[in-house]
Amino acid sequence: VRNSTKFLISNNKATEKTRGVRAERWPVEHILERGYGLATIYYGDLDPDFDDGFQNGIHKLFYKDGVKPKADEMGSISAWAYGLIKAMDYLETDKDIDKKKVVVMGHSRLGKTALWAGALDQRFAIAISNDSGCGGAALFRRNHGESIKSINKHFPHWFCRNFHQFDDKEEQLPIDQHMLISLIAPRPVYVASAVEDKWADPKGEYLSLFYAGEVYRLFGQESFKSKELPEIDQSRMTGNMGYHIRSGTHNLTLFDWERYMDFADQFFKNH
Ligand code: GTR
Repeated sequence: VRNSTKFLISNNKATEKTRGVRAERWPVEHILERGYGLATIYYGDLDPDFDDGFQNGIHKLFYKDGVKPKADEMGSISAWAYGLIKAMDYLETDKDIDKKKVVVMGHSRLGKTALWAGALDQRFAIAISNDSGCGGAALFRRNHGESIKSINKHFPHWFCRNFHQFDDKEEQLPIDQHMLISLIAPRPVYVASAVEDKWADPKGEYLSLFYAGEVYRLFGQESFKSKELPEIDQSRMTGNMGYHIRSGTHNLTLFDWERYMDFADQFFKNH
């Protein structure tokens, strides 16, 4: 991941050379066989993934002074989420697509993005986060794996600048990520972790769902009953929540896709 991140930083544009380098993450034929379609955007086209003082990327268009963001104005993750929302604007107009059955899903930094897009835009019927970790599904205040200080140091452009005030001050945060999941309620949400992805804090990713359960219950939904993770490679689906912890590393695999489609089938088949 670190090497590929460096690669992306020096070369953060979709090119012919980089096309398909992660093809194994996209089991398109299998997805189609199960009756789903797939649309994807290259995030670097919305905002290249490196720190340049928030100068390139679409978010600049929204800054009040037109040049630099105020400390509470958006960084890259919000810019990427905005791109997903604009994609939804298009999907709504496409007659081949059932606009009531659009799922937003992303891996890792784009898992953070998918949850944020799912929270902002109720047109996404389901939000799915694959190994999203810190700033995604994982609870900050557990302070396991990636910390606020570390994420802000390595990726100073991902969040608004105000967030740096919480470097090393997890316990002072007025919010935590179960509240992000709660913003998606009562719509279905699925979070996935991987056993060897300790940097993303699998337990913290699960507990966000668990604590968001309180909000799902306000909507009359069932929620997870146990604070313990399910068995490895077994998905837990209760009400509008789903979770699994897959064996292996930080990645997006066929196993993950299968579970997401099993989950979506429950809401979409025969509706
Ligand atoms: C890591 C970062 C994580 C995660 C990951 C990725 O370097 O620390 O927060 O987002 O990158 O996007 O693959």
